[in-house]
Amino acid sequence: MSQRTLVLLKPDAVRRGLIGEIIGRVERKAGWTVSAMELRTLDRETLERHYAEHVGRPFYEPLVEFMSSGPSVALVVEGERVIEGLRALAGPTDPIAAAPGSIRGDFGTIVRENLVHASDSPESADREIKIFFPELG
Ligand code: YYY
Ligand code: MG
Repeated sequence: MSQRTLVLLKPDAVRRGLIGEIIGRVERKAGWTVSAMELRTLDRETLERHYAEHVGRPFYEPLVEFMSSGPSVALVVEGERVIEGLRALAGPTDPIAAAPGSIRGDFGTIVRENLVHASDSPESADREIKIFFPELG
């Protein structure tokens, strides 16, 4: 079942020079392809749409501060079961709980700076792709 998902390489990943490392892991999965990509600093309005489910939570303001602190890379990745697959490749939200071998498990220590975002369901993927790549809607 081929799917599309929205991936963000967050400002910590870009600052630390991990763009190639992370995209390399995605590209090495058989049959997965990057079909859209953009480097830009995300503004508050975009982040409020993207993180709508978290608005008002205690971690929301520091999350937006961090996410707008420098450029991110937004990607659309296509392929077999790519939504579930990218969540597995990323690992759980808390990088300390994430297994070594996952992106968060290999490179992260603190929850806010957990390197990557990946859509969590087909509905989220459709919604998020429209935010970052309206022309693909
Ligand atoms: O989908 P995922 O990124 O794994 O986690 P979410 O629960 O959707 O939270 C989004 C984002 O918010 C998370 O990647 C880091 C940040 N965050 C936080 O800073 N502190 C928390 N207690 C929970 C989440
Ligand atoms: Mg989430």
